[in-house]
Amino acid sequence: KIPYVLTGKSYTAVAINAAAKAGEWIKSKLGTFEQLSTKTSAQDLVTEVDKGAEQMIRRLILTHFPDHGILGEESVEPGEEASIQALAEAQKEEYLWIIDPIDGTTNFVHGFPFYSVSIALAHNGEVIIGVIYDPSRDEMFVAEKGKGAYVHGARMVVSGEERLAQGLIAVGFPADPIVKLPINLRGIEAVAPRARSLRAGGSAALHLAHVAAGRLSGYWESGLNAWDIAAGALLVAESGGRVTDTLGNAYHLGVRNVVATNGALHAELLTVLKEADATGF
Ligand code: 2AM
Ligand code: CA
Ligand code: CA
Ligand code: CA
Repeated sequence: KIPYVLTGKSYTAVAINAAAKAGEWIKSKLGTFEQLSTKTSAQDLVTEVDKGAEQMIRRLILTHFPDHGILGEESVEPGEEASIQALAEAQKEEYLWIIDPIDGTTNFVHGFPFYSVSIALAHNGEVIIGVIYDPSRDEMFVAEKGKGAYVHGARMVVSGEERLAQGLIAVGFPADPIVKLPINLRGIEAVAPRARSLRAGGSAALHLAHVAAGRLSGYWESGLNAWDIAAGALLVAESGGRVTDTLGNAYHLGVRNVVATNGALHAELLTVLKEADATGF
């Protein structure tokens, strides 16, 4: 097996190592976790494996970089306001690691093999390293700002479909069924008949990794947090794709409503979402 090495740069090596170790541990816990609790709604789940994996990643990072900041999903109070405030606070750090220990917890809980570990490093608010690990397929996706994106050493390039009609598009279902689901459904109703087909895998980070790998033409989802998107956004950008919010503004760490595509069909997807009044909250 090709080692997960890109340039040997230590930040990247630490991120890869942490993602691999946490991912292996998470996979070993499939079907054996004990505490299932809910956060903001009955559909918003967390297990002790989420928390344990975050602690593991945190320790591995701090061993090497004790003065860096860390923003991890399971160390932030649940809720939209808390997450926005936590990001604002965390962004004061020169080096900030942004961690989603399990992206796709619901899938993990059900044993549906589509979840991932997402680790990004931002320098002064700009993502410079993005690593996403898929334990089910043993795929390590790695991007460094300005140096491209790779999956197990193979350079990734986004797909070439130029129209939505040829595109395989992914979407996410928000954990808020009251406010967010109706907006999401308007988008789905508009995009589904225009795209080749729609998919909803349940891991924002993995959707982004698959856009980067050219396996999906595009993906959108509203109401996400920085830890869902940061690593994947760099993967897509470094693979030649485009990442914006649903209004077309360039990606930054505060983006919650994300559109990521191969670039070629980006404008068309944005237009369809806008016409459907499905640009988020
Ligand atoms: P998670 O598994 O890390 O919680 C699925 O559509 C995506 O939405 C997943 O990436 C999931 O990440 C994320 N998600 C789940 N609950 C959420 C919530 N309450 N608010 C925002 N995003 C959420
Ligand atoms: Ca969660
Ligand atoms: Ca997540
Ligand atoms: Ca998570």
